[in-house]
Amino acid sequence: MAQRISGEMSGAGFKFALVVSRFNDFITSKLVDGAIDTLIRHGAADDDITILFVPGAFELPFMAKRAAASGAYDAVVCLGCVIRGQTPHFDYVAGQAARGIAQVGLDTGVPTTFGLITSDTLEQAIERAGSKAGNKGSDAASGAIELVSLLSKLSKT
Ligand code: INI
Repeated sequence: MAQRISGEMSGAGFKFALVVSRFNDFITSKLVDGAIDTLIRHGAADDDITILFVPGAFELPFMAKRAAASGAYDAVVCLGCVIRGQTPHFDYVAGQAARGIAQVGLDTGVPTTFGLITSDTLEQAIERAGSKAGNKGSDAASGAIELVSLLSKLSKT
């Protein structure tokens, strides 16, 4: 019989780092709200959440890697917002952030999730920061909870 293992949606007892870009703070503050709300509603303790602020999305992988490698956190949730309309180097910032965040998880073995809005317009970003298209911060927090739970089960098999 095939063994199926999936994570539970409980964050109780786990420590989470949120690494947050200050660029587009108007949006990223909403991602932080969404992530914290999701972590708390799924049993994480407020004291087990640490928020680290970086200047922009480009710096998310750097600080995420330091947080993951510190051993102090079970998961790292990266939050940021890159809007194409604002920058000709959108592709570099967004691309490097996405690649780097994925690499952090692979290099450290610490679940590292992607709560980075990449949009063409401010309106689209607002939609993904707690209005009609959900909240990417909340999604990234859910992903982190599921992965830490799955990892803890895997280590017991
Ligand atoms: N950083 C963002 O997080 N979002 C953006 O939309 C953005 N734009 O438009 O340029 C942005 N740039 C800053 C970048 O992330 C770095 O902080 C900066 O280049 C210093 O390394």
